[in-house]
Amino acid sequence: MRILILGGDGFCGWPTALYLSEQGHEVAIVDNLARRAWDIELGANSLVPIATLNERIVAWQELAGKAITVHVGDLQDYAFTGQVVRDFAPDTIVHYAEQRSAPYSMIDRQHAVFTQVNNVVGTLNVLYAMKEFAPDSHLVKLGTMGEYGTPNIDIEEGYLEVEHNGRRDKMVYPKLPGSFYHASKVHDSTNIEFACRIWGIRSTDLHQGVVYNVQTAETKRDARLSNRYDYDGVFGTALNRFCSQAATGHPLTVHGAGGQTRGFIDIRDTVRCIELAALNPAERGELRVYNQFTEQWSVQQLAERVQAVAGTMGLETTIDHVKNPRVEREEHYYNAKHTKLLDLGLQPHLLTDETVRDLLTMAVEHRDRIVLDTIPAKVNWR
Ligand code: NAD
Ligand code: USQ
Repeated sequence: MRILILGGDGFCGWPTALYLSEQGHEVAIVDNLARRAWDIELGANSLVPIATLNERIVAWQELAGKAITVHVGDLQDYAFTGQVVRDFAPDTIVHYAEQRSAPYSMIDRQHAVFTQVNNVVGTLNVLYAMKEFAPDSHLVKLGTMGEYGTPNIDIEEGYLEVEHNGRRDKMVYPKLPGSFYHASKVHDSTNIEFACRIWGIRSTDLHQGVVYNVQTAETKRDARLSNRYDYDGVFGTALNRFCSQAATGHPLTVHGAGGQTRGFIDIRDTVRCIELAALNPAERGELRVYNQFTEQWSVQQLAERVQAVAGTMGLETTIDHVKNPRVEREEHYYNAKHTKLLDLGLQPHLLTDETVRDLLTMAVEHRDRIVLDTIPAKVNWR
C-alpha cells in the first residue's frame, strides 16, 4: 500500500514508518519538526539521543535498502498539505501530526489556542485534501481514550446504544475530555464524523491509550534509528516517566491518590494496530472507532510495578504522592472495551517485567542526559 504518515518524525510516527516500510509498503512522511522545537522551548530533551530526520532516513536506506520520502511542512498550510496528498496519491493516510501533550495545552491561553488551532485546522485541511485529491483513500486518525474521560459506566468503542423515552438509537459515545488537548481530539472526531457523513470519506478513529516502551525491532537496529524517549513533566507519560525517575533516584511522581486508571499500549502494538487498520479499511462514508489499548492500570499500580523491578536491579526507589497538578478523578470506575483490534488479529505484547527492565536499563544508560529540573510536572490545571 501507499501509506502517508503525518507526524512521521514523532514518538509513534517514526517507528510506524519503519515498521510499515519493513513490511513492504511504500511510505512517505510529513512532519514540520515542531516536536523538536517544543523540546527547545521547554529546555527538555529525549532521554535517548535521536538523529535528525534526515540522518534517520539515510540510515534506514543504508541498513534496510528501503526509501522513505520526506515532506517537511505544516498541515496548517493547505497548499502544502493538498499538494502532498495529490502527488503521493496515498491508499492510507495515518494522521499522528498533532500537539499531543495535555500539560502543554494547559500552560496558558496561548498554548491552549495553539494546540486547538494546530490540531483542528490540520485535521480539517487533511479532510479537504482527501475530498479534493484522494477521495477513495482511508484516513487512520489517532484519537485518544481521553476523549471519553472516566464515566461511571462501561466505555464502548465509539458508539453507545441508547434507549430514551421508549425510543432507541446508536449515538456517538459521550465525551468528557480532561484537558484542552484532549478536547481538540473531540473536536477532530466531530469533524471527521461529519466529513464521512457528507462526503463519503472513509476513516478509522483510533482511540489510543497511553503508549509505553520506546523501541521496536526496527528502531533497535542502529543508534541512528532510535526512537525518542520523553521523560519530562510536559511530554513524558506515566510508565516511561517512572522508569526514568527510578534510574536517577528521583521519587516516582504519582499524582494524588494514584487511583487514576487508564488504558495502556506497548509501542510495538501501536505500529501493528496501524497496519491492521490500514489493511482492513473502512467503507466509503464509514467512521469506525477502535479503542487502541491492551491493558488498563492505575498509576499507583504502575509505580509499584516499576519500584519492584527496579529493586531487583539494585535501584532503591520511593513513591511520592505529589499534589495533583491536574483536575481529574483520583478514584473512579473504569472498564473500557477493546476487542475490535484483537478481532482483526492483534496479538498484544502485555506488560512484562522484562519490558520494565529494558526501560530501566535504557534510562540508566543515558541518565547523564536527564535535565533534573524538567522532571516535576509543574503545569497547573487550575
Ligand atoms: P509526537 O509529538 O512525538 O509526534 C507528533 C509529530 O507530529 C511530531 O513529530 C510533530 O513535529 C508533528 N506535528 C505536529 N503538528 C504538526 C503540524 N501542524 N504539521 C506537521 N507536523 C506536525 O507525538 P506522539 O506521541 O507520536 O503521538 C502521535 C499521535 O498519537 C498524536 O496525535 C497523539 O495525540 C496520539 N496519541 C499519543 C499517545 C502517546 O502516549 N504518545 C497516546 C494516545 C494517542
Ligand atoms: N500521572 C502521574 N504521574 C506522572 C505522570 C502522569 O500520576 O508523573 C498521571 C496523570 O495525572 C494521569 C495519568 O497519569 O492521570 C496519565 O497521564 P500521562 O501524562 O501518562 O498521559 P496523558 O496526559 O493522559 O496523555 C498521554 C499522551 C496523549 C494521549 C493520552 C492517552 O501524552 O497524547 O492522548 O496519553 S489517554 O490517557 O488515554 O487519553
